[in-house]
Amino acid sequence: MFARPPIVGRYTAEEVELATRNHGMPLEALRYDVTPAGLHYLLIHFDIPPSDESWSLGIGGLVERPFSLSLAELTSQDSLSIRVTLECAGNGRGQISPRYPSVPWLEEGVSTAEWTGVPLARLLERARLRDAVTEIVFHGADRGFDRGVEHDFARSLPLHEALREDVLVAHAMNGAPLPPQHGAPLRLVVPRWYGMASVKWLRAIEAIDHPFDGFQQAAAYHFRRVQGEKGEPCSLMRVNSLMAPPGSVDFYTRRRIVNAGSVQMSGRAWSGVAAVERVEFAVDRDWTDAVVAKPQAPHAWQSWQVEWKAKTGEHELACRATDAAGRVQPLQPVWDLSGFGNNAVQRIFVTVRG
Ligand SMILES: Nc1nc2c(c(=O)[nH]1)N[C@H]1C(S)=C(S)[C@@H](COP(=O)(O)O)O[C@H]1N2
Ligand SMILES: [Mo]
Repeated sequence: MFARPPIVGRYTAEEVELATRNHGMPLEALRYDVTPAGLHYLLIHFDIPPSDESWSLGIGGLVERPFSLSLAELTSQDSLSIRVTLECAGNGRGQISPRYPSVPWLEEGVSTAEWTGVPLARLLERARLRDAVTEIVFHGADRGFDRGVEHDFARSLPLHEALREDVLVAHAMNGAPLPPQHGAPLRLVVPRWYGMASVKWLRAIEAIDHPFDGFQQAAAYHFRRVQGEKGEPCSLMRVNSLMAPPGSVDFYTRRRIVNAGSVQMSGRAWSGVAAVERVEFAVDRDWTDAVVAKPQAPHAWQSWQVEWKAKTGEHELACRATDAAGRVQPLQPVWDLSGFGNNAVQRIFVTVRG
């Protein structure tokens, strides 16, 4: 398995193809508590697989009573709806140089949706797990190659994480059936974890008694500083925050233009570890505290705001969150070979006119 060589400089045609397929959330959509479905970011490694009414979900492996559920059986069960902020583990990769050849996210690989489905724990209970079970594997219906290895997209969770009551087998997003790009007709939703754990196009759930060695589990999604290192698996989302870009924008340069005077700055902050307690806002590296709202839901981003008295000239704006576990965003990206977990503070350059 060969790691792809890192890239320095302009984005390649392959990165552009991946980026147009896997669009981010436009940052002005930070204004919505729940991201409208069409604005929710996307990450699709291979092709969107076909699906129809005949879809079924198999539950097996080390269980006493394996079974399979039709889509109709699943959607007719009592369901739960939860608001969840998902962020791609590679969000921020495109800011780092050299960068890993993959989706070159800048800041926009994050969104919040309201997912409706059946708690996974209920399905596992019905299947009766054997005592030896240590992990639950989730198999997607999408298949492809990465670094020469052909595989279905599949990921596992440790048993205690899989049994949390807020892990859902979801069939609806924002009150409507899942759209094809978000995993129709069924997907896993794992709050607090980076997005890769939320397996889309879910066709099988398997209980096992050893560490899952599938490509997306064992080879991909590890924090590594150097080639060949075993690394640490990506799991919970690191504390992060974004600001909605102020003023208006210049079409091609993307530079922001703001009128001098009072500007209401706002944004969102989240962490998979604990609630966000503090958000700071900086103008030209001079930090002040913003007002952070209480969580709207246990696993959804929190809103924050602050007034900025904008003075004529060129300025750099930044924001930085701290969570209740005391974790704070770094000022500069922390090096990672694959560009994972970059939660460095966002910076926006603005021109203020009188
Ligand atoms: N089957 C399958 N599930 C998947 C993926 C995929 O490519 N195939 N991508 C994962 C990644 S890396 C992320 S970040 C989230 C993105 O979910 P979304 O596209 O609904 O925003 O889905 C995850 N689930
Ligand atoms: Mo991702």
